[in-house]
Amino acid sequence: MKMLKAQWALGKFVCVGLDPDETKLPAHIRDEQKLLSDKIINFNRDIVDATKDLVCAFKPNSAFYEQYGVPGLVALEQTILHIKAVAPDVPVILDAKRADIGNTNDGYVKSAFDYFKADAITVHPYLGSEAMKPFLDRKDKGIIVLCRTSNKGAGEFQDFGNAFHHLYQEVAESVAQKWNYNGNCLLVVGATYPGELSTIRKIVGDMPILIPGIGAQGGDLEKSLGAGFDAHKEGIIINSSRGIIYASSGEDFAEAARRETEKLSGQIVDFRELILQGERA
Ligand code: OMP
Repeated sequence: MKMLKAQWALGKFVCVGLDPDETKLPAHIRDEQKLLSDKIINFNRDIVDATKDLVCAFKPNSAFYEQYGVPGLVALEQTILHIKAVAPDVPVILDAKRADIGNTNDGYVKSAFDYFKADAITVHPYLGSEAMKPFLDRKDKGIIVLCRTSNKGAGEFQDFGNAFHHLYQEVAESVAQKWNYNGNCLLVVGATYPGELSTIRKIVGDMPILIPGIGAQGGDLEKSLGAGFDAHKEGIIINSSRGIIYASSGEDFAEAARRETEKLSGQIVDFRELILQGERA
């Protein structure tokens, strides 16, 4: 959490999602006679190096590494090591959406934090706070709980309840009031649902919110910012993965990723300034 606050103080709110897909790698990397793990490591390294001074976090999603088995896991490990070496102040969010019974969660905790050295992890709330204790007890790590996801069918379970109280609101309340005893909880709310984001922000006060769904999923940036900022006009992590890492499929892919990150970051900073000016007026 301290790491994030330091980045927000520098006006950085963008998280670059490191979601490598072999078929979408630039041709000059894809066609090289190299191990797949090396191709992914090199691709991620160039993206990280090109964007590390602009971002508040990096978010590798473990599915994109697990799909390649051991070579993918090697790439995940080396990618995080690289971030730690060149951008030690930028938190790494391992987007693994884990959760199980407590005994099993011990294994997930050791994997994410002790082996892969992530600073934060995404988790499901379904098993309840008792099972999640191994995660929540890691005071030094961010536990990012899915609250209202960005996908089209998010409401199937998350809207369960009545017109006044939905399941996602119950999750927000529980995390804010019960789970956050170490002050290390965050929520995930999709940029595709700014109305729900606004409701959740009112419930959780200044709790940080990871907001994916900008870029490829078409989430509305300004609506998300208006709804998502906390009282200090901070507290948000705006993620874009495909919109940044595949901005170009040519040899200039890293420069293109930097351009897109700069553009997104500039839009956020400008909109924030407008809100702050409005409040001062
Ligand atoms: P792009 O759509 O390519 O920007 O990628 C979005 C990233 O955020 C992927 O890694 C998703 O798995 C992740 N994500 C969502 O898209 N929606 C959610 O509700 C939650 C997440 C997440 O937890 O980050």
